[in-house]
Amino acid sequence: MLIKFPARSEAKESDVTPESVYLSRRGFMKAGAAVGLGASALPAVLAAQEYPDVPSVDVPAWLEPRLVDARWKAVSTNEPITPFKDATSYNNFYEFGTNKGDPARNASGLVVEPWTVMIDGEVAKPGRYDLTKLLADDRLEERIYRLRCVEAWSMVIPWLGIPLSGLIRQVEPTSKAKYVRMETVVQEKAMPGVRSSFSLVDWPYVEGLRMDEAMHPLTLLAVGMYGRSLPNQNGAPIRLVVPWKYGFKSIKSIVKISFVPEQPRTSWESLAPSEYGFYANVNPNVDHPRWSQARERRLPSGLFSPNLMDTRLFNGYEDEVAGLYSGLDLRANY
Ligand SMILES: Nc1nc2c(c(=O)[nH]1)N[C@H]1C(S)=C(S)[C@@H](COP(=O)(O)O)O[C@H]1N2
Ligand SMILES: [Mo]
Repeated sequence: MLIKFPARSEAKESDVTPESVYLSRRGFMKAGAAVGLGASALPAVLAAQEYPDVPSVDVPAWLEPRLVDARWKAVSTNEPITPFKDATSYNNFYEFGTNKGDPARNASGLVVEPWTVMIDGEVAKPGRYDLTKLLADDRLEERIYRLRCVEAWSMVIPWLGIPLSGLIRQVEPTSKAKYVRMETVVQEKAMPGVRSSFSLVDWPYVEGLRMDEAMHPLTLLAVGMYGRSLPNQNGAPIRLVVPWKYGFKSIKSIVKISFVPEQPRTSWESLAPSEYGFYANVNPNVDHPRWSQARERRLPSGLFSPNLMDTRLFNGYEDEVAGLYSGLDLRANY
């Protein structure tokens, strides 16, 4: 069953939430405070208003004022949003196991507070940044993006975050910085997939982007989804979202961001270079060696009546990002 999302009939890509909607939402929050809800309940109320199937949750204290102040629906789509239940129970987070239900089952032991992110490499302001400071004064934005996994399933998820470009400008990369390389946390105790001797991945999980991809306005550092903080299985407390690329580029639970001169070796590329490339742009015309990429299964999708649809070049973000790849052979650079 799909959620009916109110008042989005006119919403298009890049629509900005009218100030009146934003203000009335804040009014609603204040009303919530007035009837005696605790401070930590406020963001849950806020989530419940727009996403009725999202259970209440305690939001970290540093995130709460940012949620109140977020720009709701800074980017949207007219497609139905995937129910919270599906987005948080059908996951890829191999550190917690390879089955789709493993991350939801196993990720509760991930320790996400306090959280620091190491910034290093070709950058004027390297250092270990506390997450609460890393986002600087940038206002959170809600970005409703399609997420297309290389395995040919997809979802529509309302993220909350800041453009990665804001963080990059803050730490001032040098002219030698040509790529951004990112690492996921390793918490062996909490991560059965990391402990497993059968795991094929050489931990930590590594991903990367070319600098112009990292600076692109669609590239998001998410700290929340569905009006609340990120559930652990979705990459708490901070993850990348690159909507025009296959899902594996969107690295979760980031602890390190390095500015480097060379194209970094990423986890999936190291594992199977003929199957997963560095670019990983969604492309219906370039098949995976073992399956077609022409179509996708949009979740939720029944076993007997799968919700199939055509996959779009750059996951439907061609107008925004095609310019990054002019002159690049997308078949050779998959
Ligand atoms: N650290 C880490 N990040 C990861 C993965 C992973 O296994 N480990 N899986 C990727 C893949 S293949 C996908 S499709 C998305 C899934 O994000 P979601 O579970 O929030 O939908 O996360 C990506 N980020
Ligand atoms: Mo994926």
